[in-house]
Amino acid sequence: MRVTALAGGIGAARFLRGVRAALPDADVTVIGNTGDDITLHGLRICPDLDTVMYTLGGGISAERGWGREGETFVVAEELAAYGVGPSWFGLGDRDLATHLVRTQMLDAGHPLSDVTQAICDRWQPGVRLLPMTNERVETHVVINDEGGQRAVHFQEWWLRLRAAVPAQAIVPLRAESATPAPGVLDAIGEADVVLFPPSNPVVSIGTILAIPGVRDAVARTPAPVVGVSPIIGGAAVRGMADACLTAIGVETSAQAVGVHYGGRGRGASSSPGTDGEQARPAGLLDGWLVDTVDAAAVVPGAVVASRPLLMTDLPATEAIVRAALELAGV
Ligand code: FO1
Repeated sequence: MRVTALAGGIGAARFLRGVRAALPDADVTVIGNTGDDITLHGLRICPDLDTVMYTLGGGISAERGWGREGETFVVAEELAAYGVGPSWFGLGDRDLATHLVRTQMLDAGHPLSDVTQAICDRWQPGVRLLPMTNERVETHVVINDEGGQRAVHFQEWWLRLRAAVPAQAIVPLRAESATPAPGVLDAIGEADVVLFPPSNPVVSIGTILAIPGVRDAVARTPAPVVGVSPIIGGAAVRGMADACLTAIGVETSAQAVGVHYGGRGRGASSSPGTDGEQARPAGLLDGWLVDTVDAAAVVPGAVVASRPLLMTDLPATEAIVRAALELAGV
């Protein structure tokens, strides 16, 4: 079975461990968000790609959910001793090796998709990890503060400001001129099932969908498309997805996120357009899996199912994945 998942960071990585456990023989392709990427000290850092790679490859810090197990921060301490920041982005010594290898390969002209494959050769995540694009698309956040209106890098808003300063706008810079990385559109069009893990609908899944061609590929794939809500009972399970949803005017609820993605209406309603060409589907989802507390959620054009969604451990996560696959009918 060919599974394709659009993935952000920590929540998606944990979900993908469940996918691998539920479908040990499946070919899994992960399309990773690179809008969180940042260049620090001349090094290119890809947080969401690394979080998926480390989590599935066995190197993740279980305590933090990001970065390496057994990490030390001596280089970061030395940088701080020189007064060189930023202090709000924790650069671990082991993690630095990943950024050094990635940066030297990028500087040698290798595209990010090849670099990611090369780094994954060490970690053997058991999935094909593709960046959403090989071009640099960085999420920046427009805020109003004492300095007036300005844009800060997503990581600064997320880590230094803890998303506590309202975002006037969340902008994936240069997404409109980017192209999907090799294999991305085929992975969506040729999948047996497409999954939206419980990632941030705005800065993770939303950023991937902002790459020209990706949203259309999901809307048109013959594969069933099923998403898992990152919101339970009106609150984000992790991270600060609520701050991101508020920024785009979407209520922080499982129903609102499902409606935001939109149902595909694969049922009777998807009649051909007037000129006979298949009408462009309204949304992306055939199925939306919500927690039992949100069982009343309605997403027009999609089937809603509910079950406990807290990924407390691997068996719980695997059960959630099985429920999503059942909703997909695969
Ligand atoms: N998250 C934090 O909460 N604090 C950090 O200092 C931090 C550093 C960091 C370094 C490398 C990396 O790959 C991820 C890191 N993250 C950190 C997580 C990261 O900010 C988030 O995973 C995403 O960018 C948002 O999903």
